[in-house]
Amino acid sequence: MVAASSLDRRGFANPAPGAGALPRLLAARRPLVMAVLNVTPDSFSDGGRFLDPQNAIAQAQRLAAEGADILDIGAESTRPYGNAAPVPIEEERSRLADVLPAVVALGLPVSIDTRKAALAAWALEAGAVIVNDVWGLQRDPDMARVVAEHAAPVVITHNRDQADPAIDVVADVTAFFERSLAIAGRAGIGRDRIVLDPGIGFGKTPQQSMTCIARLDAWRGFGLPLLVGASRKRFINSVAPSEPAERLAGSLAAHLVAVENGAAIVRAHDVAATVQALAVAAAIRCAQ
Ligand code: HH2
Repeated sequence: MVAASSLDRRGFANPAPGAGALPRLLAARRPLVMAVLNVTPDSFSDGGRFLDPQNAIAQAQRLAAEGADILDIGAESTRPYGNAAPVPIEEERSRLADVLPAVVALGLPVSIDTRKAALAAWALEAGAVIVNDVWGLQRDPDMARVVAEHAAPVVITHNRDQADPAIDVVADVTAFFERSLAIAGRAGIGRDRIVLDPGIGFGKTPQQSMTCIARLDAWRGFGLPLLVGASRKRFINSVAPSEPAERLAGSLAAHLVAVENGAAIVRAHDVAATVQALAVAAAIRCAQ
């Protein structure tokens, strides 16, 4: 019998955070919600809202209360369009210095969204338990070593410097994953600690982003959990012209299709709505 206090608001047992938290969460065999917390002035959909530490911590508490499984915290915008300014590591660390310990104290597994190995190492030592690298271990040559040394799970996300409408995006993502997995293998990162993400919006045309969600099953053969982060992204605007804050319905549609096609984790800004949509879809599937 599980104590009521260790049940989350959906009635699932809450695993204790730690490096084993992600495998334990995945074992629950329901789609997980990774909540986005951007401690940045310039993120594409919520830049500046959570740069103030008190606002960031309050938002983390809200996301946890709404049913997030993982809190993904980042302090450098990764947006591939709109000329996001690169952030020096000291600045990235100082944005997180007060926020990260308070977010870790909430008790949910925290992932650090960074492409810098030294920042990832600092965050893991401060209590983060997952590394979310939107360059899939291929940008910072030290990232794989840091992940291996901390025995941390890692999200390997496909990326490209520029979109190329002429490429076969499925083949490109597959080749990228193979390179990342080879790097991970050489560094000694266990396959049981790897999540693959086709990187919606990263170096892709809107059409290619949609293809990645439609063809998600192409990567099931790796035998690894798949993550999709479609929340508020630009491809939604290509179907239904809208500002980022107006893309909730499109984000939910994309994440429901992603889960239908095999995503184990969705990365979302709007956690309450995402949790509800996933729960209703699962209930309807059970009713069949
Ligand atoms: N997307 C963003 C950032 N990190 N990580 C993973 N694994 N997958 C994604 O699709 C992904 C990600 C971009 O979204 P956001 O964090 O809201 O914006 P910004 O990078 O501008 O802060």
